[in-house]
Amino acid sequence: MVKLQVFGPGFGLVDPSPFVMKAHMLLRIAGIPYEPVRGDVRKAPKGKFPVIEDDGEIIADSTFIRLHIEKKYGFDYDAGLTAEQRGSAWAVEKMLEDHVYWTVLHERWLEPENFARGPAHFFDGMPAPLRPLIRHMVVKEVRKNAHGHGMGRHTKDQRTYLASRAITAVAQVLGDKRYLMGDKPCGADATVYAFLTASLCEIFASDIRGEVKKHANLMAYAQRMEEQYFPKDEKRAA
Ligand SMILES: N[C@@H](CCC(=O)N[C@@H](CS)C(=O)NCC(=O)O)C(=O)O
Repeated sequence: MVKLQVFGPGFGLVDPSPFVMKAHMLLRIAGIPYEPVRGDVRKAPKGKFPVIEDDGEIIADSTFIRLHIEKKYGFDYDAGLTAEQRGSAWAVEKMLEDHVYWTVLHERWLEPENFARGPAHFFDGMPAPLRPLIRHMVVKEVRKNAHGHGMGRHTKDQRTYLASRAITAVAQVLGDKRYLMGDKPCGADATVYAFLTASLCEIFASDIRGEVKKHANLMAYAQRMEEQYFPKDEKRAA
C-alpha cells in the first residue's frame, strides 16, 4: 500500500501542512488506498513533506506525487476539462501555493502570538534547556526562507492584500459550481481544499481566515469537501 509521509494531525487539522493535506486529497480523489505514516522531514529527499513511498519508489513534492499517480495509475485528474479549464486549474493551484502559502506561513510562524499557539509546540518533545534555542533557530530559518521567496519582504497589509486577491480569484473561478471546474473534482481541487482549510484554521489570529469567510461559496465548498473526503469520525480521530 502507498505510504504517505506526514507530520501528523495538528492545529485541529488533518495535517498542519497544506501541502500534506493536498497529498491526502490527491490520493483520495484518485481513490488510491494509502497509509499516512509520521516521518522525519529532515530525512526527506527534498527536506520537505509530503513524500510518498509506492512499491519501493520514493516521490517527494505534492506536484510530483500527482504526476506519479497520473502516470502509474493512469488517473487523469483533469479528465473531461477543456484546454482552457486545465490551464486555469493549474494557474489557480500555483497561485495558492505561491501567495497564500507564504502568507499563512508568515502568520503562523512569524507572528509571535500565533507561533506560541501553534508551531512552538512542535518542539515540546525536545529537552527543555534546548527548546528556546531550537525554536529561535527554526524561526530564523523560516524568516530567511520567506525573505528569499519574496513574500517575507512585504508588509503584513501587503501580504494580506495579495492573499485576499488570490482567495477572491478562487471564489470568482469557483462561482456556484460544486467543484472548481464543474461537477467533478479536478487536480486543483486538492490544493484549493487544502489551502482554504489551512487558512480557516481557528487556532490562529488570522486576517486570511477573515478573507475566506467573506466568500459564502468558498465556505460552502470547504465544508462540502470536508464532508466528502474527511468524514467526521476520521477527523475526530485526527
Ligand atoms: N513544493 C512542495 C512544498 C512542500 C512544503 O513546503 N512543505 C513544508 C511544510 S508546508 C515542509 O515540509 N517544510 C519543512 C522544512 O522546510 O523544514 C510540495 O508541493 O510538496
